[in-house]
Amino acid sequence: MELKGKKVLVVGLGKSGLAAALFLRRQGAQVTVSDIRSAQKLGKDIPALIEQGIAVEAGGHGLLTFRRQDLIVVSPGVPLSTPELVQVQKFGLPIIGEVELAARFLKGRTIAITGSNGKTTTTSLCGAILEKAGYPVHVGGNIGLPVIGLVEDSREDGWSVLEISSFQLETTEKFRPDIAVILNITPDHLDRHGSFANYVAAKERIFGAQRPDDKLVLNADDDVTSRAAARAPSQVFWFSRKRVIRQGAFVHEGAILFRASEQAKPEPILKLDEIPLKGVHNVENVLAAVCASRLAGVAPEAIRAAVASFRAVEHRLEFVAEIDGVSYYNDSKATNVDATIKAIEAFSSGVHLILGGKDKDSDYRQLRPLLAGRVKAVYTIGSAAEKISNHLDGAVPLVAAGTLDRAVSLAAEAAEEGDVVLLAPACASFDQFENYEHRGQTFKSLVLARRGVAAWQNASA
Ligand code: UMA
Repeated sequence: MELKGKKVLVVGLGKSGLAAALFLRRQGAQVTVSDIRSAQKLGKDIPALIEQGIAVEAGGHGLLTFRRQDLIVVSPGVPLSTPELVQVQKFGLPIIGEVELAARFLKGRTIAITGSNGKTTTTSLCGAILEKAGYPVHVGGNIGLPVIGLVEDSREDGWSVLEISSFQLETTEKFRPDIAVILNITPDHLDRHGSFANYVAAKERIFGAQRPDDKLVLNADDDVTSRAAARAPSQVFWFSRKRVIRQGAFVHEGAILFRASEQAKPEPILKLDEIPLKGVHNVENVLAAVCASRLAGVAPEAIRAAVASFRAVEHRLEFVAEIDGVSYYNDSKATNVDATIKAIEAFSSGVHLILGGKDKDSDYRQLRPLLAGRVKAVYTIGSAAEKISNHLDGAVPLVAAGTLDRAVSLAAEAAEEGDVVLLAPACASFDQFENYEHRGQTFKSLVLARRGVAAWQNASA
């Protein structure tokens, strides 16, 4: 892809847009960035961009700016339904995403992981396995490091392990992972994609450009994901927690095994009790990572050692502290109902669950069957609180906490020894926080501050 002298517009000036604009400029393109946020809000990034000769349009998207370009690169958070993009599409102007731009330049081989839940853990784990095995590896994507930022350090003999979201996949064309993984597909981001079918179609773009010698790893226990096999142009490998697999990774008699082909003998990789992560969903994440890394050529023993020494990723069912016999878990990354179900399932009883934030057209009634027995009370926060209360009415005691700090205080006061206070909100964070990381950090600070409170109460008792 020749960029020198081309007029390129980058839409959205978040992490991806900033990295893409600077990359394009280094490639000799004439770059403009457009963002709906005001110049004041964009603040610190603007002088650095102007210094590099990048023009900035802040406070809204101008149709004229869009029409003047040879190429448009969109950030993941910018939907293709944005009116200016719809307009220029009619004139045939090429529009690609930041991941597609990166894919045109990325050297070496790629493992790309998508799914509604578990992406970050599986991506981090795959990266850790390849690293432990001595491979040159970079980890990035939706995990927080734009793929375009990995391009300049990529090597022909190296690997990129990428977490890829449905937002990023909407604008890919030639992005062709050597090994693609779909962990699971359950309703999420319906506000952006419009329907579950569109969301599934976006996820399946991960293998759209694959060829017959590429590999696709699918979850055999997930109906929606399994159906993708019929459309795959590549070799399908499976993983399953529930049954023996002819080609892929599976659980058998308390251990994870991998089988390279129907004819091959299953190889033992590790025992389930060596997995240091909580919850059955993490067994699935480990199975997917085992399958992908084994396909990348990592030896079973190196996989075992890397899994055994792996620790939970921040904000994914992360243990925060035990105070007065009550355990606190931060699962701020549980931004949809399915992720929350998996978090609840990780505990057998005594859960004080903090739910809420910005609704994504979700159906919280799906939580009802799980609450009885496991969850003692639900504490609602954020703009989705009323909807959640309506959906869960009568299934569990509900406490309208409003804010996270009130929810933590009320849950901590109500919790008894042996109970769990769990933040697994089933919603986006943007109504009260900058992002899910900010929400998780806030939760952890509130919990850790309680340690002081508990020590003081114990001393004065
Ligand atoms: N903006 C516009 N016009 C619009 C919409 C947004 O100009 O119509 C601007 C915003 O004002 C803002 C910028 O776009 O300045 C934000 O761009 P972005 O939302 O693409 O955010 P980035 O900082 O580039 O982060 C993105 C991903 N964000 C989203 O997909 C929403 C990050 O995933 C990712 O880590 C990062 O790229 C690096 O790859 C976050 C996420 O929430 C974690 N992902 C979703 C999820 O996991 O559920 C998909």
